[in-house]
Amino acid sequence: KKLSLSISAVAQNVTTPEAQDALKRALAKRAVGLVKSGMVVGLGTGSTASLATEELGRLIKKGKLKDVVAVGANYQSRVLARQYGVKTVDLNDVNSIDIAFDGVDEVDFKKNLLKGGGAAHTMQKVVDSVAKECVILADQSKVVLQLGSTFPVPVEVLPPAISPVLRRLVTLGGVPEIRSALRKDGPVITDLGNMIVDVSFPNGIPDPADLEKSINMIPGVVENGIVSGIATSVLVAIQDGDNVTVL
Ligand code: ABF
Repeated sequence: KKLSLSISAVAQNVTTPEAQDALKRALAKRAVGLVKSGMVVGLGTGSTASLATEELGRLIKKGKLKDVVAVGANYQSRVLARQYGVKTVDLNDVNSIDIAFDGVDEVDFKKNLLKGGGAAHTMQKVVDSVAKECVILADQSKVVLQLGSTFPVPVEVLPPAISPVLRRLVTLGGVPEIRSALRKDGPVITDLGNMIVDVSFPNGIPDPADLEKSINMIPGVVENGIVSGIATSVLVAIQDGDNVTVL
């Protein structure tokens, strides 16, 4: 039953922004239900992960969770955590993370992920990889049969290396485009001071793990948005008439 429900959910757009928000809130609630007092929690970025941070703060304020600290993957998640009353600690000051929550742009049936729509995938990958449990929160619009179906692959690149990296991405079959900043002239610059190149692969991405490695082998590439072998579970929220089901 689970599988057929999931398959019917593939790349289904959610009918309204309100309905999508309801799916994301259901995911956040379910995810934070996995946290226990005393845990170190990794916080990702994006609207879904932010709702999980909000929910975590709510349970801490109510006294339902005690002695929980969080490691934020980047500025946005750390600022939000403080705003919601979640104590943050530095990644370098913890030996491990018990559970991490993160959003995603695309997820396939083998738990391969495509991240980086928010230009924050490099540190998300670090935090997610350190976590004993990495829980990915996906509404039904994120589920795909093959990565690259609806989004290009974001690649974080050292700015002085941009031209040779673009040429090498083309040799991998990609069509690269430097991401430009909205409402500003010039490129997007990440929290880490780098540029983002969005690479579409017109012939598809049949082997995500292989492409992830090949892109990261290019000198000048910091990290790309394909994430294989890190997610331990994926929660999928689907719209079911007026109801929300989390699988
Ligand atoms: C982060 O936020 C990303 O890796 C992904 O690009 C994005 C998903 O955002 P949302 O939850 O708003 O759809 O998790």
